[in-house]
Amino acid sequence: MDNAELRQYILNFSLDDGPHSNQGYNRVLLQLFGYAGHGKSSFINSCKYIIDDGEKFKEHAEPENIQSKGGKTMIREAYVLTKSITIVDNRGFSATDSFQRAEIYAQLGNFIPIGEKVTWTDNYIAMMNRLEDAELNPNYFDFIVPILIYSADYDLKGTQREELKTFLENCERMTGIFPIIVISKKESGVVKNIKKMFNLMGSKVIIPIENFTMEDHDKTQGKTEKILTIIHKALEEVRSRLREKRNSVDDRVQQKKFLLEYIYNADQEKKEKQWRIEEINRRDEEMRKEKSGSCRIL
Ligand SMILES: Nc1nc2c(ncn2[C@@H]2O[C@H](COP(=O)(O)OP(=O)(O)O)[C@@H](O)[C@H]2O)c(=O)[nH]1
Ligand SMILES: [Mg+2]
Repeated sequence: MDNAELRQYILNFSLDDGPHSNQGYNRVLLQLFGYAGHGKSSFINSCKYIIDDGEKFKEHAEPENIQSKGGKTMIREAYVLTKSITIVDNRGFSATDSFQRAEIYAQLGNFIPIGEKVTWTDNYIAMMNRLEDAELNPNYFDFIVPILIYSADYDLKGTQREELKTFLENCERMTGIFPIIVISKKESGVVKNIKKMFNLMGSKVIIPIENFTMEDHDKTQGKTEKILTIIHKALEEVRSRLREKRNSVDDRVQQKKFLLEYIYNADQEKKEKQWRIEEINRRDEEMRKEKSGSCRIL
């Protein structure tokens, strides 16, 4: 397909077209992940630039992180690309807090809706209550395709690599799709090595790009093709999944088991951390008492 055909395919894409129709899904959600500054907002702007009518480059998504005071509430915008496709920028990825990750997994599995605003829950009871509430009214069936935006100039350290691999695997568990890897700023690093790293993590679809930015937005054939190809690949994943009749009840049971276990472990982790802190404080207190006691004897 040439660029015009790819664009038309994307614009015409409908979830109702498969042999089993939409199987309850009402939109495709391209959910972006990635570290701050790797080009998520720029990728949204690139997609809008290529798909929307009009020649002018606009910054729909602000190319920087917006996080409210206290870092607990996150404002996330959903950008409508076509009548069937929406893109969401997920700023929670680099979170080290397991509860925040649990929240992301819950979203990926459609257990809680992707809203405009997320207030992170940070304990077991609150998280379980949210899940229970959401289950009462599960009318938001997004077909989620996870996409990781990773900058070519970034060097990932050992433990971060492990974390990322686990994250990618868990994304697949919750959505049925292994995240598509987009290597942004491809001129700024050695793409071959990064591809190899992601191959080892199990990635099949890895596409290096240069985003369109305010500084450089010449609509060249090559750049345009890459952006269109990513969206096309995502839609092909959706199409192939919808060709099979999905056993949504089974899927949901498996996802829920995983999620409950994950939240339980997150809670244990948090408690252990608290215990360790309390233990250190207790020892400090004892030492302090011992010292003041020995001072008095002297
Ligand atoms: N040269 C180049 N710069 C990029 C590319 N993608 C993003 N940028 C720049 O990198 C910076 C961070 O990008 P941004 O989209 O805000 O990253 P985010 O934090 O992941 O949303 C901005 O100054 C962008 O203009 C790219 O593919 N090539
Ligand atoms: Mg951003």
